Amino acid sequence: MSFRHEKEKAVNVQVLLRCRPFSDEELRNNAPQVVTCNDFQREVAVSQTIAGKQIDRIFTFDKVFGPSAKQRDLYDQAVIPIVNEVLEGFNCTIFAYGQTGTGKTYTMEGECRRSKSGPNGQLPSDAGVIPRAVKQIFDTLESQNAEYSVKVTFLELYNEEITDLLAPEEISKVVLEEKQKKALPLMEDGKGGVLVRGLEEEIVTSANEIFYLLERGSAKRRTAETLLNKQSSRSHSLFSITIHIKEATPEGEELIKCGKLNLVDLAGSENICRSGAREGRAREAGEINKSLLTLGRVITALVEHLGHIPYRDSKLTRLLRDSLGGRTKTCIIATVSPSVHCLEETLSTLDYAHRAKNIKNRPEVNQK
Ligand code: ADP
Ligand code: ZZD
Repeated sequence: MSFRHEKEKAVNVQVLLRCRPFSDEELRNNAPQVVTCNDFQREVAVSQTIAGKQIDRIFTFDKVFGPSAKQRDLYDQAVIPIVNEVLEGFNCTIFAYGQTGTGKTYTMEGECRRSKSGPNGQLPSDAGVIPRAVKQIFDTLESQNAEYSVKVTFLELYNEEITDLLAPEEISKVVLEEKQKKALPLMEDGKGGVLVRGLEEEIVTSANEIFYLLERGSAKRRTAETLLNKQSSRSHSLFSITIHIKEATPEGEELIKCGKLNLVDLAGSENICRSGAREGRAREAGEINKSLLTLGRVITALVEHLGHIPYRDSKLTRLLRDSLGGRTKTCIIATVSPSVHCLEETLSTLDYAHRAKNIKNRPEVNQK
């Protein structure tokens, strides 16, 4: 079997489970633990007492990261290989899915409360997937001696409206409200994909340049949240990094490899429920949930092999269509809390994530 053929066979979406540690508050309240992780067996068990009987449900995932797993463990074990594939010319997507407060943003972005940036280009230990991937990409590119170019975009999707987190404008309430009215439109790109018209595409030459942009993006998001009373739990964010590498073949021909990495921090999964019953509560709420609801419906349609996949029903699924049953390699990180207080949402997240293991993609290298 040829190399090319080998690489183009169907591969399942990879699904990882991460359980955060107890928070200080949960520890103070002695919240009972209902989730037990066995990282080596890749299993997670949820214990419930129903009518005086203890019932355990056990789920198996591609990888399991229990409460003691550090940012670096998750990155080294799960993300390094994905970023290597991006550098080889694949498109890859990582989604974080779970209830609000379970660590989606901690996993994808991380925190840099203490040391903002360690000495000589070291990242803080709480840095998440985005800064670590940025560093791995530049470390690799700088150590090879090929010509390359890197560009990034960072957007937020709230209430089916796209906002650019990298757009440099001054932030004022007036400007923001103006922007809200004419949020960036999604357009067909004529090649079967979509593009966000007017989205700032920053061409960057170093990891530090991206960190500067992220700082601006984070500040902008915080201001927007405060001014518009947004709850970040209801918005999705999408950070994308695109790499072009120029290579010479042994025959002296020029080859351009192009890889793209999408890092997606989804809205809190409690914003929908399995039946979708919360949908009609308010028109606004219905709009907020549209992308997350559609994501669930797309997954259902894919795993049940239904004829019609409703990609076009939401902005999120239009933007990430290729990641769901397409030519992108996809990984979902499901996040849960260990506490009994989150039991119902935890079971819902585990069922959702477990079902997503059945999605198949056909990753293909982009090469010109
Ligand atoms: P979400 O994005 O899902 O709403 P956050 O990322 O905001 O959740 O996490 C909620 C809180 O839990 C934060 O204070 C975060 O620092 C903490 N946290 C989440 N996951 C972990 C983890 N794996 N290790 C340590 N702290 C965590
Ligand atoms: N989660 C933090 C940002 C927040 O919500 O503010 S942490 C990382 C990826 C994407 C955006 C921001 C970050 C983040 C950061 C914090 C402050 C200023 C810039 C960037 C970060 C965390 C650890 C290492 C590098 C960047």
